[in-house]
Amino acid sequence: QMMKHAWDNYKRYAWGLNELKPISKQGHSSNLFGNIQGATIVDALDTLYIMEMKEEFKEAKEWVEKNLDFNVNAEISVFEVNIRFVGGLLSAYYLSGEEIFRKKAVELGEKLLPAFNTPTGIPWALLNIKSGIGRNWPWASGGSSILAEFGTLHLEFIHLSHLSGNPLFAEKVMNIRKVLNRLDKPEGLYPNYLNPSSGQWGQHHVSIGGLGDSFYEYLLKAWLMSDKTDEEGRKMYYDAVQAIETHLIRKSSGGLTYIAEWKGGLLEHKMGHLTCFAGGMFALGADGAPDDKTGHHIELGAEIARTCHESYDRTSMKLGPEAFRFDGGVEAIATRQNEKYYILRPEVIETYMYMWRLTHDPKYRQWGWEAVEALEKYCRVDGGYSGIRDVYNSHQSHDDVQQSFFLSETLKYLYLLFSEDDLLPFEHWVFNTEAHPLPVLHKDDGNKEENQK
Ligand code: DMJ
Repeated sequence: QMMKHAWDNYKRYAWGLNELKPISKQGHSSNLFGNIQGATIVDALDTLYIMEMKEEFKEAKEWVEKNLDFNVNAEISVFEVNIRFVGGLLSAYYLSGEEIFRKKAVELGEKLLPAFNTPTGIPWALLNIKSGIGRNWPWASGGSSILAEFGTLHLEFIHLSHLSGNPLFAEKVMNIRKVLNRLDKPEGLYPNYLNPSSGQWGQHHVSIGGLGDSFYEYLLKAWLMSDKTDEEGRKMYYDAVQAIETHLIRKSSGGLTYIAEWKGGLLEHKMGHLTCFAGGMFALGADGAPDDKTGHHIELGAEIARTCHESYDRTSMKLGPEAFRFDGGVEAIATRQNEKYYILRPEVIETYMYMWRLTHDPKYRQWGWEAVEALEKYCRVDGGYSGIRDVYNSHQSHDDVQQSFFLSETLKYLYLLFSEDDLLPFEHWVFNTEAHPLPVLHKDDGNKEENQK
């Protein structure tokens, strides 16, 4: 019902545009996609399919066939277009078998390739997909590319090579690893900034939230998606987690485990909503953890889930802030006005879903249901679902954006949280960072189609 409300209103007021403004009931354009259109449609395809919303899936597919156009003069974010559009199209293809999605995914992948034309092969953040000219965000330290951006292409690009027969996609992302493995890492940690021309780190800021997050996620998932054959990905993931535990993970005096940020050796005791995905990641990676640490990694996941639940529970709306702190006498609470917003993000629910699947502790479903009730009470409006400007003030002020990731991630993870484990089982599927499921490439590839069912 929630998906239907979000989708019907998008269709009614913003069809074909990127996102919906649910209060003003019109389209919302984000410059992240340049003038590529239809972000909500492509992001929602697999959710519609999984929820068996067949009519809606059919109209979304028809829109893709007739209107999704990459021959535009547009500067786009390589990361955002990859995770939402390439990821969304790949999942739609693997779930439905419809050739149009494969064709569009490969066509878009080819448009992204010029981003890798840098001296090191570390891609630019921004790319004009007509001219092929790239550049980096002007705010990024010393002209650097961003770890979570260039480190979050791997899963999609491996599948693009797999589906197109063109090895170039895989070569590009394997080269990123080569560059990273040649570099010295401060205390074993990966700074968020890397200059694509010099191949040197920029500012030594390390984060498992924004700017760093999905790089770590993709190391683990690359190994899982390779049917556990990608040893390099495995080693890079567990080594990184070891350094994160030593230098970033702390416990508050009230007993809450959190992941701090690291700036040149100093800790900032702040955790972003984005960082909350790490609970699910630690739990997902527990099974392969070295040195008999399986139980420890599950426990770490459970502790992060609890902390993130506290960040929700300590607000008036029972929805979590963008960032919360563990200093100045507070724990798991936002102290700055500009960190009190909630934009329909999925990470906490994502972690509940992984924890539920991996432990079957009923509290994760309870916590997920609390989030559903809060979303219905505060975010649902006549024209769809809106983000909130201040979760500590129950006289809500809406931000008037229905983010496309609300349909691709938040609602999908909620649906999976309350589904049986055999819907997209983890042995056969990994989720990209936008919650688009991609099949594990099984060693006995011949039986792949059978395995996925
Ligand atoms: C999504 O686009 C992805 O989950 C990304 O990895 C981080 N930000 C948003 C959701 O919060």
